[in-house]
Amino acid sequence: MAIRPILVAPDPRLKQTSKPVEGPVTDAHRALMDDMLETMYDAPGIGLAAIQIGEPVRIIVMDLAREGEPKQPRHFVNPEILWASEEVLPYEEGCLSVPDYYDDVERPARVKIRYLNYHGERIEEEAEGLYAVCIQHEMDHLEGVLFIDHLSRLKREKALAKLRKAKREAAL
Ligand code: K2U
Ligand code: ZN
Repeated sequence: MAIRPILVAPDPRLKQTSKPVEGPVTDAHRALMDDMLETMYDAPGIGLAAIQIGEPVRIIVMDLAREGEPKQPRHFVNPEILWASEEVLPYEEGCLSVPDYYDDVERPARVKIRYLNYHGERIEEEAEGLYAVCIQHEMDHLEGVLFIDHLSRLKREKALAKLRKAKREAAL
């Protein structure tokens, strides 16, 4: 297992549309998911899409366990949203690829998802609450979409200007 560098916006690689896993979930995919979880726990975060460590493949990991609770890692290969509620709810989102910027994003309150798990088994389940927010946030990453892309142009440009300045200062 390894902690991998997380791409930070603006970075054109984060805008890629990730490709589906073709064929069975292999040991190589499981090794990637292990690295993704180790990277996510180290960040720390509660979700991570493979593109955030530069791997344009449709894989997501997540762990919604509260601090001090036993870890509850979740793995999503080729996740799909089958249904989304009409009801939407705001949630103050952040992103490991958009550090130190938080803002409200409105998303469907409940979604029905289908995916392959760590062992390649097909799962269908409903998500609500933080699970629904996080899976939609991560699935946006698979389409090259960041949560700031849901904000006004003014807010998005403000966030990107702050990130560009931080990258310039880090390079000095
Ligand atoms: O994609 C990522 O960078 C992972 C996010 C997942 C996330 C974003 C918005 C709302 C919920 C989850 C990171 O975990 S951001 C850090 C964080 C941690 C706890 C709650 C919200 C955000
Ligand atoms: Zn994110």
